[in-house]
Amino acid sequence: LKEDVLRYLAADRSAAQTQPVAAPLAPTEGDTVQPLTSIQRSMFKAMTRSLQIPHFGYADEITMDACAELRTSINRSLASSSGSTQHPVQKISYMPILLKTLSLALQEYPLLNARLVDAEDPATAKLQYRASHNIGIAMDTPGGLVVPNIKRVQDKSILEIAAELSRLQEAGRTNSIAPVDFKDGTITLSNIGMIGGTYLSPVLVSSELCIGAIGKIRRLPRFEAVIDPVTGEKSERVVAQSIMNISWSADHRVVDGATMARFSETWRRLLEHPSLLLAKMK
Ligand code: CAO
Repeated sequence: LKEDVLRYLAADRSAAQTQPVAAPLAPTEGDTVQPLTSIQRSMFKAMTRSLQIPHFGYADEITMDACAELRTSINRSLASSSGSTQHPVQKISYMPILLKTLSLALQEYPLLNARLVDAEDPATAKLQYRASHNIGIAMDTPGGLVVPNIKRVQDKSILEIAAELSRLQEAGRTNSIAPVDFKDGTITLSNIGMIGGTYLSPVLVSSELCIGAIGKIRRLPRFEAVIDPVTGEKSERVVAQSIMNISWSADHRVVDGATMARFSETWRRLLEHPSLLLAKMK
């Protein structure tokens, strides 16, 4: 039997050697063949490079009710004071709050804003801790996926971040984002939630150590702790909450799961308790 198996394997190997590798399939009637667009060509190169990096994933859910209230309240104030005060934007989405809180969390976990240099060899590899939080935004444009970044988020207010995002979105619509907006990103956030989706598996930008991807905020039933005001007895009830899922990917050569989990917890707390955001903002 052993000899039979060995004969079979040898025959199989020699057959494989004589087979042409991935013979191109001729298009059949009705097919069309097109070259890649320039964005697809860049994506092809960037993603092939990125997937050389050993990624690991970490996911969690964040209760967004307090954050939604904060957004509504900011937007009400912007609407009621428009005309009397000059604001850089009239309305904000969730993104400026997500970006500002991300920057505050990065202050506690600077490793996730760093980059690996001379990474070909662990003996020569170094970590470059970057002072600026230049947060990349994955952006769906008519031409395809682009990732410009908002510079120095740590120095910007939520309204200034919103104004920058709106400028980049406008430029994205006309395919006119300036080269400088693509340079020197330090971490990336991708929000696919306005289209749909729950969990993602984002791919790192090769000059960064961490990327987060956000799914759609959904109303879902969750347990909430209740304390009886008279007896002090603890119980639970089911309530509807706005839940947002976050999926992180990080470079496992230098980032471990515990660091990723602590960073994500810090960000979650800031979003679930916006008074902390206020307290930590300079
Ligand atoms: N869940 C539910 N609603 C969401 C949401 C989420 N996660 N994210 C945004 N929304 C809402 C916004 O609040 C806004 O609603 P209102 O009009 O009520 O304010 C609406 O969806 C549209 O948002 P927007 O797209 O105009 O703005 P944004 O700031 O939320 O997002 C940007 C900006 C650039 C991230 C987004 O436009 C985009 O391009 N997303 C796609 C990213 C992508 O392709 N990722 C995949 C990368 S890997 O291939």
